[in-house]
Amino acid sequence: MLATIKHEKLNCWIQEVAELCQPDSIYWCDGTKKEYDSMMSLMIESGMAIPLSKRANSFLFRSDTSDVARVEDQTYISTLTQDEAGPTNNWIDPAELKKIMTDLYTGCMKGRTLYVIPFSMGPIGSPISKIGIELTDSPYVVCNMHIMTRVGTKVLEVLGTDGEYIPCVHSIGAPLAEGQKDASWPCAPIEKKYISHFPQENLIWSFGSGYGGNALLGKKCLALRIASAMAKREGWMAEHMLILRLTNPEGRRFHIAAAFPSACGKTNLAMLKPMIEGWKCECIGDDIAWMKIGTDGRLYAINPEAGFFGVAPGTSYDSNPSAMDSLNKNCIFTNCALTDDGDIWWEGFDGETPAHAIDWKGNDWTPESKSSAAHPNARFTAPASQCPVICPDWEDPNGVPIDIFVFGGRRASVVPLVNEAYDWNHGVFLGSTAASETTAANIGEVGNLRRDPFAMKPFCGYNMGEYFQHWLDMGNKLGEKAPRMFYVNWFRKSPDGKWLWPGFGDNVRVLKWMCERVEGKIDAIETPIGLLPKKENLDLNGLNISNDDIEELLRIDTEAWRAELSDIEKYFQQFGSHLPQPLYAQLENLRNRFK
Ligand code: OXD
Ligand code: MN
Repeated sequence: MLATIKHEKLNCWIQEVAELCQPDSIYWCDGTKKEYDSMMSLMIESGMAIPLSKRANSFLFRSDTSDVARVEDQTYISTLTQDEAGPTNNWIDPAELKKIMTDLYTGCMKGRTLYVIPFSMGPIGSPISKIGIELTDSPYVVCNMHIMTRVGTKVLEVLGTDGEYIPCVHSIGAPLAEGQKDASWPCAPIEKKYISHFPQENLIWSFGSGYGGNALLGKKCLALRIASAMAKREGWMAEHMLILRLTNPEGRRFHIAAAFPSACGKTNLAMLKPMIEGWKCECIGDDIAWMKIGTDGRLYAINPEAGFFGVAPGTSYDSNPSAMDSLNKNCIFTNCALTDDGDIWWEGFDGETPAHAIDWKGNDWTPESKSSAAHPNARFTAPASQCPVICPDWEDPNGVPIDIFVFGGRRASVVPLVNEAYDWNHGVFLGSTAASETTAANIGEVGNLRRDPFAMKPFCGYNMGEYFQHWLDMGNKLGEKAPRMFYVNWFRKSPDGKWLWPGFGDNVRVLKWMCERVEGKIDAIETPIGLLPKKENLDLNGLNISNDDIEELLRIDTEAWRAELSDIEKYFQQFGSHLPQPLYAQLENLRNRFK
């Protein structure tokens, strides 16, 4: 296939990378099932992939213990000046970083194959889609990219002889000497892992990790960090948001895009099973939304991905039946436990806990074991097309028109179940101050409050203050046609520590309230923090919840909000002159409303 590629710039770049990394051979991926199968066979042979007898065409992988999650501390936004990367990103000067990484890349693919993966983020040919080319020495990455993106020859056809693409270089950083036996999960030691982005050149260089967002470069690296910087320059939006379609009993459709930090139930909300009659929810995407203003002036969203890379522990028929039904075949499981009858298992899985399993490290495990059977960040990679509630229009190249933006986080107190922004700028204030209490999935102490603006803290490819300005600018462009904005908190607890809201499928009750607000069917209560529901407008039919609990869920604790005001003020200071004036004005308005 190589001989037929007539894209000179692409060929030159591949040649350059090959000369640096010195692979034994170069293979161009065509995206076919045959290719996927042969890649898997290779990995079964090497001991890296374990076929699962209980799930058709599905495989289990166990990573190295040093390579289990995104490495935020070693993820860089390498702009010409540190100021352009801003206070929320790690920064190294591009020349210095390229020197460090060029040394690491030298000879790093010896004994291995360099795979060329042409992929499209978004439906091939959509005006919102982008093409990337990932060069990698990991067959595991090739198979995951087959599921998570659209890979193959068709992408090269769209690229033609001079089309634009985003170059992504990836190496696991583990060359093989002649005759050396390969590790079951080859990767570089932790201190040599670098996940680098050069947004001013639309370039990604990743070294040393084979796991998830560090290695599947279409996802967080391209579709969020590089795309957010492109979106700022080009006037569109790349957001860490799920997209869903909610249809009411009269058949009116609402499209909702929602941003939540990790471990706040994003995939569960994306595939929500409505607990109120007559409402239907369909999933368009569970992690990333790319949005552009259409010819009618509304904001249209596509899901740039083609699969789900979901956190496995906690996923069950109770929490997310549609996710579970997506996992019956054609999936890759990483760092899950293996049962004696050849299935996967994780903490929170339905049914009985197995009496014996092999844990994610490959050791015997029983319920008495001190450690968990699956790693807390164990993942499934599943084709989105297998989701039983996937929206028929999920691949519409024009996208779906967004009616509602939702922001949120995990807060045991202070923040009510839901409130609506007074206007766009107030909504941007809510998104920019979004915060969540850390969980086991975050680094650091559990229960600390971390500001995660628009859930983009780890994913914004430029100065966060400028990113806030971009949100304000988009609102100016959208005017009357802008989506309405809401802030939710499914995680509020009573003073004695019990969850006040059932969550999961019952969250549709809150989404229904939002839809009725958009339709102008109901009014709301003006409070200092935003517009809150009247109790009678929340559909609580069939829900066993006390009046006291509802009141607590909607309560505004003035003292706690005063403390929140000072915390926001302190947090805003880090952005210095990059913080847009309208956000200071919003803070001032909030303060005044509490007077
Ligand atoms: C993810 C994340 O993996 O946000 O999607 O961490
Ligand atoms: Mn995510």
